[in-house]
Amino acid sequence: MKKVGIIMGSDSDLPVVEKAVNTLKEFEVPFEVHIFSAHRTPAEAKAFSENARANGFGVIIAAAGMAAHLAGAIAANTTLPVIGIPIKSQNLGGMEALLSTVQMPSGIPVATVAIDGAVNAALLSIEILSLSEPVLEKKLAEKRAADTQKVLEKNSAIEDKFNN
Ligand code: RP5
Repeated sequence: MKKVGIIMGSDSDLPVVEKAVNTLKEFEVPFEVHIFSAHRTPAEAKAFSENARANGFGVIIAAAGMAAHLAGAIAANTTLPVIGIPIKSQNLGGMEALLSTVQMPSGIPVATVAIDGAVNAALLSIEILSLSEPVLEKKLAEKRAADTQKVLEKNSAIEDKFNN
C-alpha cells in the first residue's frame, strides 16, 4: 500500500496533526511524519515533495498556520494529491491559514479541509488510497456505518428524554 506523507510547518502544529496520525493508525495505513517549513526549511520541503512519488507516497497532507504556504509549496513540486490543513492561530483564529491554503491559483491544486480539520484530512487521504485498495473501501464503509449508529443512538436517548 502507498504511504501517506504528513508534513507540518512546526512542531507547534503537532497537537492537531496527531489526530490525523491516529486516524491513519486506526485504518492501518502506512505513513511518515516530518517537519518541513516553506519558510524555514524550503530546500528540505522541496526535496521531500520532488521525491515523494518515487519514495512510495500516494498522497501528502500538509499542515501549517499563519501565512501558510506549505501545502502550496509542497504541491508545486509533485503531482501527487496534496491535502492542506490550515492550523488555528492565536491572533486571527486560523482564517489567515485557511485563505492562504485554500486560495490556490489554477494549475496547482490543494484540497483544503477545515481549520484544524486533521481527521477529515486523514479520511480524505484514505479515500484517495482506497481507489486502489479495496480493503480501505471496506474499512471506510464500516466506519461510516458505526458513526451513523452512534448518532442514531444519541437521537434515541434525546427523544426518550424530551419527547415522552
Ligand atoms: C507555521 O507557523 C507553522 O506551521 C505554525 O503553524 C506557525 C507557527 O510556528 P512556530 O512559531 O510555532 O514554530 O509555519
